[in-house]
Amino acid sequence: MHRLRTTMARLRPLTAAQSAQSISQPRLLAIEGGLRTFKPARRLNTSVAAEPFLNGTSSNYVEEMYYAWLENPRNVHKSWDIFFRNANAGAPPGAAYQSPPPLSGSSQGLTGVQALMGAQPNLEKLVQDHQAVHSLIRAYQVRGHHIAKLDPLEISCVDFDDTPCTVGFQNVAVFNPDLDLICMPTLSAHVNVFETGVYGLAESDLDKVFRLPTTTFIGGSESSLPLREIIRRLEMAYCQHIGVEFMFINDLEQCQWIREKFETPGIMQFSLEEKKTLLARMIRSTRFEEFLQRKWSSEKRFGLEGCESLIPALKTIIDMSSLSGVESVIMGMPHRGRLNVLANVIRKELDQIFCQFDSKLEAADEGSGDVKYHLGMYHKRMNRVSDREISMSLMANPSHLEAVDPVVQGKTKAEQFYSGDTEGKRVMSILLHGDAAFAGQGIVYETFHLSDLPSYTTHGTIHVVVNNQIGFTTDPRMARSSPYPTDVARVVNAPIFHVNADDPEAVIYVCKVASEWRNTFHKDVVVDLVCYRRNGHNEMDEPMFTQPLMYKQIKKQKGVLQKFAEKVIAEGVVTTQAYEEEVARYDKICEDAYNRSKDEKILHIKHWLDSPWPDFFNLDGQPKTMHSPPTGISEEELKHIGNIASSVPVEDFITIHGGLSRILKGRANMVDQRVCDWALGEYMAFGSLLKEGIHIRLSGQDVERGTFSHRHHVLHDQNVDKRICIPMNYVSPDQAPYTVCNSSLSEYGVLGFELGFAMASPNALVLWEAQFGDFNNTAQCIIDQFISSGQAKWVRQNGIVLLLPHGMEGMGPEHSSARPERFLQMCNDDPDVFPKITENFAVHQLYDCNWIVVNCSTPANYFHVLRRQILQPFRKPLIVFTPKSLLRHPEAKSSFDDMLPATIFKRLIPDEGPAAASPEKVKRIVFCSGKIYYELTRERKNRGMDDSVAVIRVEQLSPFPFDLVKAETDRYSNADLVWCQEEHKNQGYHDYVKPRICTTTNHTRPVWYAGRDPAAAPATGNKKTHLTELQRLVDAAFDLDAFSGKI
Ligand SMILES: Cc1ncc(C[n+]2csc(CCOP(=O)(O)OP(=O)(O)O)c2C)c(N)n1
Ligand SMILES: [Mg+2]
Repeated sequence: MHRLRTTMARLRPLTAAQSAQSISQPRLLAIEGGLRTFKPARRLNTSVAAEPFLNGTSSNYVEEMYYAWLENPRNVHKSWDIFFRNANAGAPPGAAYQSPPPLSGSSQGLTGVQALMGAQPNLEKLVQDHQAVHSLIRAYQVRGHHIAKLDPLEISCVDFDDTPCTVGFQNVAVFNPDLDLICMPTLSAHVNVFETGVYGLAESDLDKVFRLPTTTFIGGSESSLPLREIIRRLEMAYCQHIGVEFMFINDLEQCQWIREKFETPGIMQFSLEEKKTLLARMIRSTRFEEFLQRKWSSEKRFGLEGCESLIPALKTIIDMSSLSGVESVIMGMPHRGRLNVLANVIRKELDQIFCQFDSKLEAADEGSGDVKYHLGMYHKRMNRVSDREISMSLMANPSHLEAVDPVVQGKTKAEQFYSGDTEGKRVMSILLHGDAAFAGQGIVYETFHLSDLPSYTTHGTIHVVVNNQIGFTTDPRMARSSPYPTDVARVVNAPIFHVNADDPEAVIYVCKVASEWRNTFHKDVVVDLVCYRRNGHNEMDEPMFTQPLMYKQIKKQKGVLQKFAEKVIAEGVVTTQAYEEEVARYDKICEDAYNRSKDEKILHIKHWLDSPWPDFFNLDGQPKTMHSPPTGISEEELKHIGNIASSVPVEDFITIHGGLSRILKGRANMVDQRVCDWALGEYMAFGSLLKEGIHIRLSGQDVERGTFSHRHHVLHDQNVDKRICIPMNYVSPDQAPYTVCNSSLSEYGVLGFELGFAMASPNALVLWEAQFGDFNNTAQCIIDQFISSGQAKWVRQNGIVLLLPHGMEGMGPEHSSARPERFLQMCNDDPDVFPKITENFAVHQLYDCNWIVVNCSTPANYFHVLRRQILQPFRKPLIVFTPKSLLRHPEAKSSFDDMLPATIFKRLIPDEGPAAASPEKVKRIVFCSGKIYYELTRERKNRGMDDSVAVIRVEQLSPFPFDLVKAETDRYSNADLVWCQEEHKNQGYHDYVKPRICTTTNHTRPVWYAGRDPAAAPATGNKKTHLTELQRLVDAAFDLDAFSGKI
């Protein structure tokens, strides 16, 4: 057995991916001057030198022979039999081969191939020719898409050369026979193959019969074919309107699966019914855009003209998926064709779409709303093909292309999670892309890299690219460095099906295969609809300014519906009259809806909600109450969760690190003393919510341990790989599950994902933690476009929590600031209006804000704010600036007393020392937030100023606790007011807080500033400067004369 393995290891050809890689390096070919494209340092090297027939693609052939020989030595020629026997017996390289016995004798032992071909005087030539044919087949599989007729305009476009392109549009299409393995755009031009001599085949070989390798399905039921037929079938499979890119996939079964789907003769067949449905769908897609154009010729709609087959494509994917058991499809897409998808795929009522074009439509909802081609939609309906119910949601999205990708994935994952769909059989996602955006936006790559991670996979996404060969005014030569816009998908081994979108049958065929692929392998797949854009970027744009040649061609281009209708009428699928009736029927549907749309006077954005939470709100979509209950928990519960946090629930099963045992012991001591540090406070919040049935998901880089090694939510066995324990899942037998997952090193992608996850259900606490707070800026688009403004634009609430480690610890410009100023600048509360203080003021304030920004200075307050996030009757994003040094600060601990029933989150923590006892003696209030509090109170003590200066913590910065700040300023009526922060003056909280304190006092008392000077960088890189700055700012805070005489 061992010998067999060794022999095969010696004989084994390159993997598909290796071959694909080497074959797709034209330069290598040119340099090496032949068909051998293997890398120098590969396994076969020794034997190749000694046994030259083992090299290159011939090893495929040899492998075939070897398997045949293993089955029965008589299956192969005597010479191979001897070779394999010798190799198997351990013959050194070069010694296994022996000259074949003369052929003139008995024919016993001749191979099936030889039998087919009759007496073969030159065995070496026979082997070589077979090798050549196998190589040729493989070349079609690897590179057939290079010469497939993908571009409806026939002016394209795919540049396989890697030198920058500098010349005119048409030049990039030149096919270079020296650089390409397959040199025959058509069979009649096959002469190239023979002329270049790449394969060593001659024209006279065309009628010779060759045995087919098991890695092709072109034979159907036949195992050998004449070369002419082999080439014809390969041309049919790989070089027509479908270009299949898949040979980089590192999995033989998957490659075989794809080969079978495209190579099997006659596989692309459609029933009469299918053709009629396809025609009807093409009519809807085309006539919808035409209708809009007729009615609103000067309105932007980002029409689909030039890619009308997108609609049948999506409908096919949905039909096929529904047939295989999918019940929910979540989609994300850009502007192009969005209205058409809403109308004809999601089936939004046409009158609701048409009324959006009415400029007099009044907005019924609060908030900004959004333009019609960004709105989302949720709809449940029967799928006519499968006869099953299916729900579809198209996610609302900002203009920022591709930003919605991870959001869709997160929502899909959540739906899978909550419905127990562990393999993605019932819930799936579809992502649509433009060609320029797919290639250009990094978030596409980040999203692909989530696709196979255990806590982020959605078990396969179907990507559909509307590849109209242009992005606004930029053509592909200037828009990407890769040949195809889809190359990014290769990183996850997703097959890519390029298809000429002017051939609707080819389109729906690849969509069927893509759906089957997803449902079979649960991996991503890409459908690249190669099309064109009939108009400018939008309907107002003149494309001839920038793409004159392309648009001359487009003007000549017959519409795809017209072409397809002519084809099916000629085939007798429908009559001209039936076709015209179908067109008229749909036109009437549009016209009727248009008439109805005129009655619509009010726009309800909530009718465009993509993620409804029906049970969470009352029937009007309002919170069921405006009361937020206390967030404390019982002593018993605190003790119980504390014990879980400080023990190993499965002690006999797992051996943890000694250092961790000490940490757990420290926690146990805290529980005994009835106190919590930060990590334990978090544990108490999570544990209690889990017990109350709230699912918690904490995601981000290194969150399982915690960047600062304080959390340790996952315990690792020190001896057994992957044996772990998550004590948080042992809080209570009927608790909700706890998910804690280290993410990929991505912020944009992962934050978008978690935002999407949080959309699926209001009954989950979803938290994303940045490694350091400042890394949130690589996810800025998610923060600005979705988190801050999502509810205003799309009336969609979201309770995501961002944990952003923040604090000036002398660690340099990076790793210090989570940029509170940016979050605060985006808060929607008015700095100049003192609000009316009513009952439940705090809850109303939370309800009205766009997000909540807090910096908790105690573990208890952190505990409460996390619990409040779920117990409050609505959902708002919560931004928490979290500490670093405070995680271990001896004073930053909270007593259980501050977490007991009836205790709540403190929006502001007043001074509780001597200053509060005699407020009239207090000369100054120092307002602050976060860790600087501990520096200030230490300094105050050192200076003996406990009774003259009150230090007050603003824990909830936004919405601003006007009521509580007023109580403090009223109480210390003789004190001057200082805002103190460790951040630079143009950063931190100052600009947000100062005008609000001024409003609180009705501008009667100035608010002084004690903090660092304005600066460009968030912090100094020099430790000494850091300490000097710190000293200076606390000096200012306690120098009671510092501001006298200043205005
Ligand atoms: C992140 C981002 N950058 C820039 C834009 C502006 N923009 C809108 S559409 C567009 C071109 C998109 O081209 P493509 O992805 O090919 O889609 P198409 O419009 O051709 O369908 C650009 C640059 C944007 N919307 N989002
Ligand atoms: Mg485009």
